[in-house]
Amino acid sequence: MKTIVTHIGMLATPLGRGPRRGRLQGQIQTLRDAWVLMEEGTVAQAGTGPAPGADQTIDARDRLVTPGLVDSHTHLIFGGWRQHELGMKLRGASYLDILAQGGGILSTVSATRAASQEELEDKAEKALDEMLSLGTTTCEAKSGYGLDVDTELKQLRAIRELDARHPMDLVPTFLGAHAIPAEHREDRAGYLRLLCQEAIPAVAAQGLARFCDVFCETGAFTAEESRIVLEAGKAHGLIPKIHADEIDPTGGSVLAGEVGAISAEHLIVCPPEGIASMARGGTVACLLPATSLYLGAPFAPARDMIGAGVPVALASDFNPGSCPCLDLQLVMTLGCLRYRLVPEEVLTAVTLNAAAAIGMAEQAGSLEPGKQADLVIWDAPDLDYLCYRMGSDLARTVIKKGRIVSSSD
Ligand code: IZC
Ligand code: ZN
Repeated sequence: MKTIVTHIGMLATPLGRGPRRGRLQGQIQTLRDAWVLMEEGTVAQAGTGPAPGADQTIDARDRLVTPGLVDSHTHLIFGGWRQHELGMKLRGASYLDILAQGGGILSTVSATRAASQEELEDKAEKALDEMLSLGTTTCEAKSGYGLDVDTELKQLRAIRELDARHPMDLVPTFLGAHAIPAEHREDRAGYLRLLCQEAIPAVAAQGLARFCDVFCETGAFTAEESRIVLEAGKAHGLIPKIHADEIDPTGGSVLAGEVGAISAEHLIVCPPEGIASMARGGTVACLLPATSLYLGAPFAPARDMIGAGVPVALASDFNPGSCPCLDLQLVMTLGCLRYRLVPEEVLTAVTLNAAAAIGMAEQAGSLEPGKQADLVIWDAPDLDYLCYRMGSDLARTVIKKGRIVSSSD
């Protein structure tokens, strides 16, 4: 069956099957009065002028169409919420203070251990529905709230189930190295052994994750510990990712390039040598501006990264602590206002570069023949308008693999 989207006022998409860096990050294709022909869930052709025939027509009514957005960093699966931390922060406690007191991530660990796999799936499904309605069609999802083998596997199985039953494509990441669990507080080496000798082999043997991530941060894991975990993951076929230089510069971005991480995340206080290392290692910088906003923290040096040839992706960081926000439309506006990226660079950051950050650039992230027909019709005449209307949801029709999966027209 052929479906065509006609009367597209502006079709805006990056092009390619890998990340776009430097000047190329801002070079996208924009077509006026365009159409996209879809067949068997993939893009058959995109063009301008008279549209070819099809079995079914979707009229975009002169509005903007982009690829479906890709959220390359979420902590989707968790028990409970942490709204009580808002007041603690307002009274002066920092994110790391709360973690050091046994709260923060560790309180979500308790709630996640107590939840059944089904409860975790049902809760995450609501978030996925909301993400889809806001224009996200592919997302990464991390474990990291189990910190024991059984609960980490429970989280990853929940991701696998949701990928099977929900229109969203989910890409799983193992984040057992998210914090030291309370029972290992006096035995860090023991927890590292559990990660490297039990958890990683089990995750890999069951095919439950593509990536291995670590929270390299004061109060979490040192750069040396992070290297041990990421190398153990690599030995089992898990590609490295790393939460680096979010609060303190502890060497994570330098390590990212050295271990050939596919992406490094946050990078708020990334030093110049970290940017150089990522450029050498081909690492995508996955920046999370809603987290900076939520933590009252500075914003990552995105322009320096683009200038150094590091591909920049933007993601939500959806999680119950430092960023309870899953709206990539807000992230796009923050990308312009706080990173000083232009709308064309921002679009690449939430589509093709985000797809590259999670190994999905062959299938997703741009609208061109052979890729998945994942696209959004926006209530916007052009890309500038989408980036500028902060706080309004402009997603009207969301199409996943050629099928309408969300509509508010
Ligand atoms: O639950 O606080 N930064 N991990 C690293 C997080 C934020 C998630 C959380
Ligand atoms: Zn994160």
